[in-house]
Amino acid sequence: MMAKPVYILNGPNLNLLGQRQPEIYGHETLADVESMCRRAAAGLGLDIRFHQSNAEHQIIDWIHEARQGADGIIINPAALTHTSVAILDALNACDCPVLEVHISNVHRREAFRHHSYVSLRADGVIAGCGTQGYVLALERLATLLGRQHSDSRRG
Ligand code: DHK
Repeated sequence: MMAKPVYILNGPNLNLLGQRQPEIYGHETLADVESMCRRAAAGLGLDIRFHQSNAEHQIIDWIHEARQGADGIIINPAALTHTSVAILDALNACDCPVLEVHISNVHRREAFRHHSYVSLRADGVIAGCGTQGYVLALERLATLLGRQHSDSRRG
């Protein structure tokens, strides 16, 4: 079987990463995160599709695409984490591994951020590790997919 890409999906306001609330989300931009993911994925032998949208329906459409077209999904649904039954339903229609990433430690923040619909489906959740959480999620996916796991940080 041909290996398929891993989808890395980012929700609302993450296009402003590096500009909005840097004390919470840091100074790196989403383009920086994408480059970091591409480097890490190459070291792990994974191919990635990296997307961001402010529109819930677009994220749902990418998840539908991933049902047949991806070996795994890494998703930071951003605020939709806490509200979207529709994203949970879309992920429940996928058989591949799903990892949920939050840049900030949502459990140290407002109570409404403590609940995640996506966690009801996610095989793993990474929160509070900054943008490194995406790399940790890629490493975990490589393990779950049985791919060789050379330590991408040491090259
Ligand atoms: C990003 C957001 O935009 C928030 O709405 C979430 C998440 C947390 C993050 O930490 O990456 O509550």
